Amino acid sequence: MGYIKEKFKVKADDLNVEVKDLVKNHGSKKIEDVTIAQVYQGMRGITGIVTETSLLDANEGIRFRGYSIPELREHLPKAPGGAEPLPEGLFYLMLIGELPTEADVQYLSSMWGRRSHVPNHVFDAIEALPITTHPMTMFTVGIMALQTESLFAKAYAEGINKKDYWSYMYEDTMNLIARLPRIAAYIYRRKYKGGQHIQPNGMLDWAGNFAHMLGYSDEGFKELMRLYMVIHADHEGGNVSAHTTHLVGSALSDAYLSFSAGMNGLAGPLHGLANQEVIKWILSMREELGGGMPTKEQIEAYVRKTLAEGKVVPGYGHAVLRKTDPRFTAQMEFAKKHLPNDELVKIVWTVYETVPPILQELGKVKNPWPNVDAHSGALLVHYGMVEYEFYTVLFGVSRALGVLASLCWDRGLGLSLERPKSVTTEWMKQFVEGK
Ligand code: NMX
Ligand code: MLT
Repeated sequence: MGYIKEKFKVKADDLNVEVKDLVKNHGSKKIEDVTIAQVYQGMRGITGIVTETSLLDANEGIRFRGYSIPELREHLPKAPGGAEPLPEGLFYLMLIGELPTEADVQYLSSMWGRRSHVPNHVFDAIEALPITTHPMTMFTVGIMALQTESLFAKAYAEGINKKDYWSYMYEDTMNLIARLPRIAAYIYRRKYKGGQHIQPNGMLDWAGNFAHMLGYSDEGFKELMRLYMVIHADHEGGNVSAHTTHLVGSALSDAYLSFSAGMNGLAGPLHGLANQEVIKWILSMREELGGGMPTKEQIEAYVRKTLAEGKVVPGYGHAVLRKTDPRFTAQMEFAKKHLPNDELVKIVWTVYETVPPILQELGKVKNPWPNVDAHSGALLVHYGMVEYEFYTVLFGVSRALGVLASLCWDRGLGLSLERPKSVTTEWMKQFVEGK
């Protein structure tokens, strides 16, 4: 057993004791009441899941095991000569709950490198899809095809003690994270680069190697990928991709089945697909205005037109956040440092000045501020990745770090099958009438 796995086991055993104590001594204590509006309106604000890896504050934004994004950028190990945190370090932090050393990060980099082989039938399954297939569909098909490799599913079929579930989930997690960049890069090169694939470079870190396999040798793009993979990794447990992965995993579906389910949720336009929608929206606006840098007034008119057509302004609003997303700010800082004169980036910043007051005017939008997706596309376009339908796959590769670390915890804590109660509107009406 590797030392990270041993460390995880010790942490999980300790937390198990605390959780058992919490449930035994305080199990009947109420957290909050649930209203009818919450039940009809997406369960907003209902605390119903435990996720150890990160916690979201409506005003401050995300903290991973207590560390904010600026703190991660400061404290996590970097690539040689780099300034952005390595995603390996964030994964270690989410899984173990402690900041990693350089050695921990190198251990994960080389472990994921060693485990990154993807069997040919996965590529065959992707190849069987028409080239026009959306990259997110290719991605989930690839992950599903890889399910043949699940050690958890194999061990379960052979019969294992429930105390050992965590161990197989840990192995599946490590193998899946190791292989995802190869699958994603394969999809990108297949769909957009005539099938000219690039072999992995075992000397690079996980995100650096991903950038390399996508076909980007620019150091700036590698740094962007490291930052991108860190900031998209986790957003506590209630978001659609994390919640779905957790829910499906609660049926003891393995990491491949659970994660691909989560990715189908990420592929929705109100969730991860919003990153492609943002750039599509900006490009359509620019095209409609005849190219170049639109003025604030022109952007304002385009926002109003979008709203009048009954559409949402992509990249703005959030189910929990009530301030500018710190993930947006981190990308803005990256852009100010590396590409301050990029025209698309300047449009993103002018949209940021323009959209919030208009959304506020509507009176119903709870959060008029930008989320993570409002900025990411402009950075990618700058380095040459213009194929915006691929952007959600990048989000998905990153999201694996958080939701799979959480799946290890789910099995480590022996969490139950998730099965909340549902009722009919007829039941609600009778309830209101006091029947
Ligand atoms: N543009 C226009 N209308 C909006 C927006 C927006 N960006 N955000 C919220 N609203 C509307 C929303 O559609 C709803 O209208 P109605 O009552 O007519 O159905 C009303 O404002 C109240 O919604 P909220 O309670 O503020 O938002 P909710 O928690 O339901 O939804 C989002 C959150 C993120 C789904 C919503 O803000 C949205 O659709 N944003 C645009 C899509 C987007 O950027 N998604 C990415 C989220 C981040 N991610 O990566 O996952
Ligand atoms: C996320 O990163 O998952 C999104 O911001 C959506 C959410 O938190 O609900």
